Amino acid sequence: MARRIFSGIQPSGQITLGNYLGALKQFVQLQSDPQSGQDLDPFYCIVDLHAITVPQDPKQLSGRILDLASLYLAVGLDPTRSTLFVQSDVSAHSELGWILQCVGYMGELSRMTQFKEKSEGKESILTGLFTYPALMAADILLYQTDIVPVGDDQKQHLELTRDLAERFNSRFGETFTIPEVMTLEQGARIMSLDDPSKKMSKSNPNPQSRVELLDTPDEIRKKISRAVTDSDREVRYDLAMKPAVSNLLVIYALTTGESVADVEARYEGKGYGDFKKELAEAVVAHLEPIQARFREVRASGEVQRVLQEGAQRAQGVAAQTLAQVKERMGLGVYRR
Ligand code: ATP
Ligand code: LTN
Repeated sequence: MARRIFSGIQPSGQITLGNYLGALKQFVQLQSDPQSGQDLDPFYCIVDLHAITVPQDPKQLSGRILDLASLYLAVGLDPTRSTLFVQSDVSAHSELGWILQCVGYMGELSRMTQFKEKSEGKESILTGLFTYPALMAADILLYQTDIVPVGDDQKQHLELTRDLAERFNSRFGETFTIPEVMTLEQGARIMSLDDPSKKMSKSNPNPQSRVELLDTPDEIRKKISRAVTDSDREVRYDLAMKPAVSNLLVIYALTTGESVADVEARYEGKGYGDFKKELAEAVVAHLEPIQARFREVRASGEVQRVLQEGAQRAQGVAAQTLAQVKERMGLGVYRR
């Protein structure tokens, strides 16, 4: 049987180089796996219900959903090989999300670092931000997912998903596949340009902290030239002593396809100036065809059709799992 892949990205801002190098790029690779010869059946979701766990402007949100869908296609997702859909189009996500809130404990949700980080210092925190991981577990478990490709920051949520699935299975009988997390060795945690101790994030209030996939070449050049570096002048990979330059080296290697060691060797004895200039040009060149394809797709109306077909296919799979879950719990059984 084909291995099921599932992952999601929130339409909570403009997609960053971190999202691309840590997640999206893997999504494209996971459409086919010539090495293992195994069939893969990927589902990629625009998790709009997760985005509304922090306040969103409705107009902006609806535009970002289409932007994100168009970007999925622009980076190379092929709708004949991957199912691309919007979370809120498949109501089973909300329904199973609720059910899993009744399987998880306050204590385990309270330990989630994403919740702690996102709620820190905020006066009003939406309930959904707290229960967010139960919805994420529902996303994954509805599709009987084998593999979840994500950035490092999502590992804890994946652990919780596995715990909820195992608990449900042992309480109500085998229902869910237990998913495995998949992260990259390199790129799983791209750091902010202004602070290498924080991950690059699309909802950081400082736009200088990130390169966005749709930034103009000039914006990219400016952001990279202003990126913080470390105190000496050496272009050297050393995560502990030189976290800022190490982050830029990883970005360089991943955008050009070279190894970090090769890039390091080329800049030996040269300062940061040349390095940053050439890094910016590498990023610009890498993003150029993606941006051109994005503009085409976004203007064509193709994306709406892809999303509609994706939602239909997703609904079919999700409905089966949800029906089983409800029956095992004793819900709706009286109808039969
Ligand atoms: P937000 O800032 O709104 O929380 P985000 O930029 O962290 O968003 P998500 O939509 O939460 O992005 O994540 C989409 C995918 O991108 C996830 O798999 C996540 O792990 C990955 N990802 C996010 N930021 C990075 C990063 N800096 N480096 C590598 N992967 C990342
Ligand atoms: N929580 C994730 C987004 C997300 C997700 C998912 C990722 C929601 N549902 C299911 C993988 C699988 C995030 O913040 N990056």
